[in-house]
Amino acid sequence: MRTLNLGILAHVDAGKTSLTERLLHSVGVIDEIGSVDRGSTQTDSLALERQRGITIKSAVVSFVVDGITVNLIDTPGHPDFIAEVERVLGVLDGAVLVVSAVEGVQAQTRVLMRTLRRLRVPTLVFVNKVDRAGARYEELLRDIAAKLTPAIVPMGAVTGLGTRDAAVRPHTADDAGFTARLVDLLADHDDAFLADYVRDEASASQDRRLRGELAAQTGRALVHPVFFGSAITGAGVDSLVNGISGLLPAAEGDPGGPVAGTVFKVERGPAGEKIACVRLFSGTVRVRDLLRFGRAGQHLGEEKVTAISVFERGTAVPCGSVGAGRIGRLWGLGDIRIGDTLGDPQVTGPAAAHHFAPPSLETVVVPRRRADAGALHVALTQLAEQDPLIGLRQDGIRQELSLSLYGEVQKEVIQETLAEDFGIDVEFRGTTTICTERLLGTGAAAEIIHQEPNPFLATVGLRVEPAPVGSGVEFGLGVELGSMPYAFFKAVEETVRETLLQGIHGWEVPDCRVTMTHSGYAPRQSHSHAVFDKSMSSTAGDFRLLTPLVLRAALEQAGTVVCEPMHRFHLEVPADTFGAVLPALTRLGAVPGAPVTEGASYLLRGDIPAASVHRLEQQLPALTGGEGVLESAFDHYRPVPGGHARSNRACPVPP
Ligand SMILES: Nc1nc2c(ncn2[C@@H]2O[C@H](COP(=O)(O)OP(=O)(O)OP(=O)(O)O)[C@@H](O)[C@H]2O)c(=O)[nH]1
Ligand SMILES: [Mg+2]
Repeated sequence: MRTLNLGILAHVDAGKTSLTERLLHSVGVIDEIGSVDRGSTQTDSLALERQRGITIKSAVVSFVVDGITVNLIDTPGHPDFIAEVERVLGVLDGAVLVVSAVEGVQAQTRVLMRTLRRLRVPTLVFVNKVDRAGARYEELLRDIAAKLTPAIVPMGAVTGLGTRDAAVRPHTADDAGFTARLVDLLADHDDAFLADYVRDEASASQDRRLRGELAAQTGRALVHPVFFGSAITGAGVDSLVNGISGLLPAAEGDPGGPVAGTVFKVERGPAGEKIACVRLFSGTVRVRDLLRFGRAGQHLGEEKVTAISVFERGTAVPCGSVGAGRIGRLWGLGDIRIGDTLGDPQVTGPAAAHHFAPPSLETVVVPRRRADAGALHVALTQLAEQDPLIGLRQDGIRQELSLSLYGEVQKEVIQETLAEDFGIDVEFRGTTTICTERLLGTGAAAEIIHQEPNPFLATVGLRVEPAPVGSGVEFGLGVELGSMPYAFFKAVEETVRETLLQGIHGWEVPDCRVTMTHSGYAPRQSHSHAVFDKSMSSTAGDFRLLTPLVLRAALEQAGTVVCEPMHRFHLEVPADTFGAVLPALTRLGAVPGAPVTEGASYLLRGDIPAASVHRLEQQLPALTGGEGVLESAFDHYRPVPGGHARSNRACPVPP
């Protein structure tokens, strides 16, 4: 059977979990529809999710439609939990991006769509909440075209918009306006299609051809059909189901091929046992198989699979094997981590790069009872294993534990999880912003073997040059590959990457081009005995110790500037409160653009340091009589001239 691994993505509260519930009902998996507001849905199953009414962890459910097994992954919309979305992106065959018909395109919607488009994930748009007062249609389509993607086509019309009776009528080929719009859109991406269509416009097979071309172009993520409906009343949901099965490309993996898969989630079972959620791209994994897993360039693990479950009609059920195309849960792999690939990493490629910005806050976490220190370390290590972006760091001298975080809600959730699941009460001390360093120019340095002051048996010369934001660290050779044993080059490259995690000011240098300009070593030799003599022969250790010194000298010469993370914000406030809001924004370091009036409100867009976002959220209700609406999402890093070194924690959250 073909499989479709489908992600549901959106801004917080757009209705992903409610839509998941409605989809399960409409395909007959559940008889009663659970409610987010009553804490009774299938996918918001954690106690914390039910209490808070928001999704915190991605969850998989499944159903069969038109002969396709759909594994549906409900993701969290709150930006603090973006890491959950990040990890599922690599395992999706398609996505439904949910947009609220009332709130429209929101900050996180844009971030998500940008990423889906960049990764070429076939995506349908679902405009939800057409039953709510204030729901929009034409205006919203214009907004989607302007802010998300121009390549859209509405798949239905809505009557009774904004009322409980809102109904959706799917467009058909008889609808001349729809067909003309569809042909226009499809022809934009395929000249041959246009020529064919014009030659044979009257043919009765046109409807099928149009649908086929729409599915083909949707599958290549060139166009994005837009469906309308309501997760609460169920309007339009059947059309969406048809779109999911008819327009998104289900996978036909090769169950007989070599095993290749990706781990996108790690859970702990009731007895604390590790469970890995895996998307299998090729091959079959069976219970009792000895399975290889790991990451390219790192040590590979090999352990025996003790149990498997797959998703079937709603939830996970035990199974003897899982085959290509499917998502399975595997027991018995104690050393497995999120992001690992199954099988040979060379086949599946290196672990994917990050799609979203890394966490921008760091906080020290301390147990309220000193005796809990050891247990806290164990608990946080386990949480970090489920969420690699938690980024646990231990201060060598003070033995303090630091966590990197996306925001305050994530912090509260970690605090509650530690209390409820591990019985540890903690408090957080001084949240600081995680900055980065960017190169200001080019720098070079070299140390030559046997020349003072180089104490190591190695020659290393490095040139560093600025690289575009987001391009990562690129290491290249300006010397012959044959000039030294490969292990020494590898030692230099690995050390370069490690060293760049702490630039001159102590922050990571994420984007940089490094070229090795000099190389040299002392070959294996000894005096009279034919044995290896460390004092005369180079080892990888010589290169590992020398490289940081040379790289630092090159970085010093190039110079770096500390950059702080900035959010792009969108703020809506009552016009009469604008006079109070503006100075508050300035105090928080925000750079607002010119305000736009909309009725009795002012709309303001601009940039604000990530460090100030929470403060603004706290101040806004008092400043605007509870009427202000703030949305923000990470956008870029801004140079902070003068620099702040990491050691003196001088990128603090303003008081
Ligand atoms: N009127 C109306 N309300 C809806 C609809 N869909 C969802 N809601 C409500 O919107 C709120 C958020 O719904 P959720 O399904 O939790 O939204 P979500 O996108 O899963 O939220 P997060 O996972 O926390 O990002 C709840 O109060 C729902 O009852 C809809 O179609 N119509
Ligand atoms: Mg949800």
